[in-house]
Amino acid sequence: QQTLKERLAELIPAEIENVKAVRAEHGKKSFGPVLVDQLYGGMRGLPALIWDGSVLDPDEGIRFRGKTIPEIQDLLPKAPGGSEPLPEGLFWLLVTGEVPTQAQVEALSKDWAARAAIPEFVEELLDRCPPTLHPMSQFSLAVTALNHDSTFAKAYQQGVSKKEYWGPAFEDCMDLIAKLPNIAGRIYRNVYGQGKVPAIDPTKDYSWNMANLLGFAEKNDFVELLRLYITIHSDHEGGNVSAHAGKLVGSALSDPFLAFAASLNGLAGPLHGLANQEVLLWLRKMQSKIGENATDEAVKEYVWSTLKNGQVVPGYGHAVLRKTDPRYSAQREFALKHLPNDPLFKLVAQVFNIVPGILLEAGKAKNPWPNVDAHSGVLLTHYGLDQMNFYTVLFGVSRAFGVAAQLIWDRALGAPLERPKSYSTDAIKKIFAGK
Ligand code: NMX
Ligand code: MLT
Repeated sequence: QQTLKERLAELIPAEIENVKAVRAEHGKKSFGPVLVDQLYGGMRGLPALIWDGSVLDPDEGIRFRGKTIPEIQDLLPKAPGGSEPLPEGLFWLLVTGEVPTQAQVEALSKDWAARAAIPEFVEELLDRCPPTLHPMSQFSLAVTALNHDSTFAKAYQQGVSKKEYWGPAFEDCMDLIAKLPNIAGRIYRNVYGQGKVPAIDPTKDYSWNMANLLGFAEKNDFVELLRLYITIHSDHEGGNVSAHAGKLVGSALSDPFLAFAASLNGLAGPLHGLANQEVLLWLRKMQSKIGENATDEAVKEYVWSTLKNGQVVPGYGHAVLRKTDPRYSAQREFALKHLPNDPLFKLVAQVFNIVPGILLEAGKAKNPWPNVDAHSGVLLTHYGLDQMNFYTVLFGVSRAFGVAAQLIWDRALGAPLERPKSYSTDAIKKIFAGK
């Protein structure tokens, strides 16, 4: 049976030719206008990157290698007795564009389990962090430190040829994904006083091990939730802050650990991944202000007060999406199946019925609908993982799958240093003077 690396080695030459052909035929053609507003406006909508792993349609949401979330839930291999896709399969799909067999996915689980140990000095580094240091900062610190053993950095120092970059990048990316559960588990146990991290079980899948390191493996529904969670949070095309930060830093040939640490630092922002923490904080504040089982009127008033205080409603809006995020819908389906009577889920559903109307009435947000972060916290809380400032770490573990797949392909295709041109406001005025 072929390994992921062997399959990738077969696919790369054809893709290099494919890109060459597209560039030869279309390379000198203009690809849409650039508006001055886009220079000032966070480059929103500016075509600027290539990534084949996933594409985001504003109305339909994400497709991973052309497949919607319900399609991957149906097509990807599952754990014995499970019904959610194994993230191992999603990684294979992101990297190759192909749906793996059950055996290929099992081999990937074993490979990652074998690579999962983290160096002792990284364990000590984490153990020395004050529990008051945000889990995302600890996460980023530990991932940066993994660069100590980077195969890519070593190969580069030894003069590896450009054509061979992808091999050592692949090894680092596999190590990166494999080691994240041990890092995340250790942070969780250190910060919240949950005792010692157990050993990885090489006979179990990645999500089971992640759940076990957090102390939740005996709850089978939680393990299933993690399988779904990691799968749907893995990738969201190339332009989101974490994916783009990783690609940018990787383009300087910083190794995948350094590149992914940059992704994590972006994910730690409240407008990006930290929104999952913010949603739970916001819901809890709402409950303490207006009580549980509050009326729609009281919820409406609370939402308006958030806006009037100049704050955003966390979990709502999106830079690209213009409809309800299918990742929100997938999590809602999970909640309807496993926790329909959970009071916090009921509040999330109540908020879903109220917030879009208010955001529309307020008239500023281009997308009034919920995104992925509006729903993830309530599911984790239901199973007892209620330490909100840990939530973005789980998003980070998941996002490694997409960033890693992209870093491997960037090195395989010889992606150049990213270096766009910046302009001064004075230059803009001069360029358009007299028009
Ligand atoms: N609540 C209140 N105001 C909002 C919201 C919201 N949820 N979403 C957008 N706006 C405002 C936004 O702040 C901006 O105001 P101003 O003109 O005063 O600067 C205006 O509406 C236009 O913003 P958009 O063009 O709709 O949104 P943009 O593309 O700039 O930003 C987000 C997208 C996701 C940053 C924004 O919708 C937001 O802040 N949402 C809340 C935070 C959140 O849920 N982030 C998680 C996104 C998903 N993820 O995991 O990364
Ligand atoms: C993501 O998953 O990265 C977020 O939805 C943000 C984005 O796509 O810009």
